[in-house]
Amino acid sequence: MKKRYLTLFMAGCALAGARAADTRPNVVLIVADDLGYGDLKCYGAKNVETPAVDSLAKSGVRFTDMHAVAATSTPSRYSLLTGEYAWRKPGTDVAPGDAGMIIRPEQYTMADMFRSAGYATAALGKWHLGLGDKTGTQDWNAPLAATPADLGFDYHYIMAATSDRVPCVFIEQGFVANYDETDSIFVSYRQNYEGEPTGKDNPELLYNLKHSHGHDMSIVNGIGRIGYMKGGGKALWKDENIADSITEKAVNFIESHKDEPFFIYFATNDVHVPRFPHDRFRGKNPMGLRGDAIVQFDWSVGQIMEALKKAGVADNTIVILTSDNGPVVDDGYDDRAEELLNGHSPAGPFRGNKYSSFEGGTAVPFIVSWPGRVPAGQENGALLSQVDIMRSLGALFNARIPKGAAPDSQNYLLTMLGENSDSRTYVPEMSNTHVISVRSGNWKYIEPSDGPAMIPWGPKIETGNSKEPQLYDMSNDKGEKKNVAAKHPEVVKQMQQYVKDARTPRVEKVSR
Ligand code: NG6
Ligand code: CA
Repeated sequence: MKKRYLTLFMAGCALAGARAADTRPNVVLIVADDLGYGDLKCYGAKNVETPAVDSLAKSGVRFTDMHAVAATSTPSRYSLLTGEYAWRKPGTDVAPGDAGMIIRPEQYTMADMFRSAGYATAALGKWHLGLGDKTGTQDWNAPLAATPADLGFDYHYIMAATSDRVPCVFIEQGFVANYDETDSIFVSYRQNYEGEPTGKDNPELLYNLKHSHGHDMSIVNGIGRIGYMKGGGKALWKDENIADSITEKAVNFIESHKDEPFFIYFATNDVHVPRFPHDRFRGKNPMGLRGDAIVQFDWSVGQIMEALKKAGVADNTIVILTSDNGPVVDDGYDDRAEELLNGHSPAGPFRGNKYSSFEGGTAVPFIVSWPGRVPAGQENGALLSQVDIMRSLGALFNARIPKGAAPDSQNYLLTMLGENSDSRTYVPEMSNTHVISVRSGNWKYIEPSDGPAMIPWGPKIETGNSKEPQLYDMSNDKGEKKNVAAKHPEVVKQMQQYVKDARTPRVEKVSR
């Protein structure tokens, strides 16, 4: 509560400034889910057309060396929205749908930063950072105790976690959207509710998609999920309409806030599992549902660009497009993604996928467009981290960030606008088992670990784990095939120091 008043007060103070400088750009931050470095045509994708994203890239800068902080969603998004490496904060691993809100209300976020500067702010789509006070205690039939509204977002329309996790309902302004008075909602990650079917016991009810591993608990819309839920009635989402519903909210938000600066965090469900896009996006590529989900994602991007044009604000809007982590092909549903790849490489030239320490886990597309300011048609090879997006965007309006907030974020605004190609000294990245790797210059280092070489459940994904330190020269070995650690002990030492630095808690403000 305290924080809300403070934010309001600061927003009030900033308002006069905001009006005087009405030319400050809007920001739309598009974060795809599990979209790989190689999944877009402009990044060399085979078999799938992405005309909207390609034209966004053509209108600005396409970056070739951007990294998510982590190879899974929750820690990656935590770092993006707070400017803090996820490993500093316990409880940031892949969150269940009944996780309590992981970013605490008193923590300063990217959205707080925009709101304090007078921006209208919105979080749309995938959240996956917990809701409510405490894990497992939420009453989904009443307003939730802690929501993105406490983190600087004026408006939210979100999924609590992922579309493969219950509860399968949208939360709008702290309450279940389209709430059905006649069908109360119960959620448990411990046990099923009596008489409720599950994917495990009732496979005949999986009429839309079957699971390949996991995802055999409650059934919603003919698809098995992780976790148990009961009720929901008309509030339950239909997977085929998720892209439409969040895109519509984005278009409406743009339309209704075109006369003031706005910040939209647009986090798509595409291309996460279960991939079940709307009929109109199906069959336009030979890769089946995974390809269709990419086509649907591209459509959402196109709609947003169209809405910005229609509202007359396209020139003064920064659109950033990226992904929360690397791609995964089979992530637990029988959608034939693996067998239909037809030569497509979701991670582009990189080894490994989502979850991995190899680059395929964290190397992500990154496109920045600002037609009124940034010249079109650029490519930029600067080595960057998503943790820097917060302070870089803050630099647009000289944001005053409270002491101790965004401790790992550094200002690379000019690089992100294509005005130079300054690289970060080093970029740390975390696998799903907390192994830390570091990129610096052309080097890539993976710290030794005892973990298995392949992830231990269903999909065939290399973890990047090895008992030996690994060092790769990315200038001639993007695929991380030849470990040259033994040849370059001094480089290994330096990289180990970077890993140590990255792990050391930082409370002081980083300035650059
Ligand atoms: C895994 C899920 C996977 C996906 C992932 C999180 C199983 C077998 N696998 O546990 O399907 O949901 O978590 O993905 O349940 S993320 O992109 O949100 O991090
Ligand atoms: Ca993800």
